[in-house]
Amino acid sequence: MKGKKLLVAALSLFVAGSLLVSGCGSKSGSQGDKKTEGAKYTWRLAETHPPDYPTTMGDKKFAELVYERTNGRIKIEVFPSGQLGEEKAVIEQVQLGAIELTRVNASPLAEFNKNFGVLSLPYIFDNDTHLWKFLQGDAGNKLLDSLEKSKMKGLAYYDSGARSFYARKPLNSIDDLKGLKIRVQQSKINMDMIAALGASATPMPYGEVFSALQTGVIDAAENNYPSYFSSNHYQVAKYYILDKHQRTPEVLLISKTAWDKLSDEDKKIIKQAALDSVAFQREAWAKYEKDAEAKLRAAGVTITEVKDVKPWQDAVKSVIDKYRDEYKEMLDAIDQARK
Ligand code: GTR
Repeated sequence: MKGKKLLVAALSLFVAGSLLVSGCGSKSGSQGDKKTEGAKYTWRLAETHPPDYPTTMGDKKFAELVYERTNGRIKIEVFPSGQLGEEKAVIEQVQLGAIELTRVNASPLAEFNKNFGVLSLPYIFDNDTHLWKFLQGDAGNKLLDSLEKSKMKGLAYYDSGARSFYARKPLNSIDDLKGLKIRVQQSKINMDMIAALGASATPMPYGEVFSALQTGVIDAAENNYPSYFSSNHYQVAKYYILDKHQRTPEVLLISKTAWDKLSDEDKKIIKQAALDSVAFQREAWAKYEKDAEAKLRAAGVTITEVKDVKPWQDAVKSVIDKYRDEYKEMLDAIDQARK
């Protein structure tokens, strides 16, 4: 008798426990292991930039399309301004499945999946047309797919323009970089590039760059017009030289843990929504880039054109040579995309 009572008590505890678990599941996780088409999720997307920045606008467009196309079943909440952490830490969280989605730059991603390094090799793309032809071709898609072995699933590329150097002191030519302490994104290729330019590389999370420039811990950094502007770095490093050394794109991705929970139908919806948000993001990018340039000029930033890029390309050629074998296949595809 006593044993039976105990059994009943244990059973009801078990039932209550499972109800609790499935209750949570329908709010923010999977409904058991079944990949039902009706599963509901509320997922987080980590973004380092502020709400009005073009990548954030792309993220929001993507979230909106997913919400519409799943009739509100899959809700993606965009957390801008680095609220969920700096890029490297966020990627680690995405690998663990603790953060479901993020938009990051391909440069820090290369530390988690070597293939992505090819995208930050200096002067590897002639212009945006060349870059996008590669990204949207077979090799670009394969590259996104290769993230699966790094516990992520690549969804789409976003625009990030071209990166150039800026410093606290005038930058009139490549020689002015010599000996400077230059902040780079946390990736090995970037460090090699700075060394090849005769400067010293300081890898550092994006969110720390403003005060490092302000206090003189570093002399210089590098980025596209939109980031240079929106981060306010231009207020403490007023000299920008348009050397356009990299065209490292942005990547929208989902944790493999989250991806594997989805039904095939939902996978298609998410992938397509990501691809459909690209045109919107690229338009927003073009507009923001122009506005940023105008505002930078109005704020009195000195913008120096580079008439001949050859000395810059020559200086960093050793970096490409160093990685030529490793990236042979993709470098061939990049050459093809030029034609
Ligand atoms: C920006 C990029 C960010 C971040 C940043 C950086 O252009 O959009 O994701 O990588 O550069 O320099 O850290």
